[in-house]
Amino acid sequence: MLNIILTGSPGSGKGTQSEVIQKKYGLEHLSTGDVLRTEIASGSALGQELHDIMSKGLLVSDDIVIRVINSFIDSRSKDCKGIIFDGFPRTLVQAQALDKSLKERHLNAYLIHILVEEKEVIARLLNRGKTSGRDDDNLTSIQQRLSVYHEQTAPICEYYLKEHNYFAVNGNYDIETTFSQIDTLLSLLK
Ligand code: B4P
Repeated sequence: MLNIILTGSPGSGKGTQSEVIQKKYGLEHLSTGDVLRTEIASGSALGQELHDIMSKGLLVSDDIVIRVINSFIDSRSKDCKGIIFDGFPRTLVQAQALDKSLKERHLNAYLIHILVEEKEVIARLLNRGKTSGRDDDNLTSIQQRLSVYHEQTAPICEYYLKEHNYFAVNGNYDIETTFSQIDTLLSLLK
């Protein structure tokens, strides 16, 4: 199985690149952001709790997200070509939990870091906010998400560097050019 983790700041294009990779490589796509937004849309009590956290630009608790991931791996790992983890792990605790889940199933994952300049991601997210209807695509929330990213998510890169499973691409280009770098990497890793 070819399992890949897409990481990068909010708006770096994790969701966008996941869709292109999924089409070409036939991998399963797990976006923790999408799963959490589906729960919010269901109107459940948990969804209301998630909405309050996410609209402020904060991270949902590790416990909840790890449960989501484990149940996804269990339901898909038997007969799929691989999984794209989009936006997970976002903390060191999540990275360690994913590592444990994969090792228990004799699997591994490569991390691809999409590097994009801050002024570019702010412009993208403000632009997306015009049509997305997302409560977290406004300047206050974007700035909060960026600071959460630097404090809690960026440190996971060192964890994968130590495991020799870290790769980086320049995501400041358009979608196709960014994908061509990921494509080259995946053709070597698969
Ligand atoms: P996510 O849904 O994961 O998404 P994101 O960080 O906002 O954006 P992404 O990087 O996927 O960018 P996109 O492709 O859409 O997270 C939202 C929230 O969910 C988090 O803040 C958190 O609260 C919660 N959450 C999710 N996972 C969690 C976890 N594991 N633990 C705890 N909480 C969690 O691209 C953005 C825009 O740029 C789009 O409009 C796109 O069209 C455009 N774009 C993309 N690539 C481009 C390019 N190359 N050129 C020009 N525009 C581009």
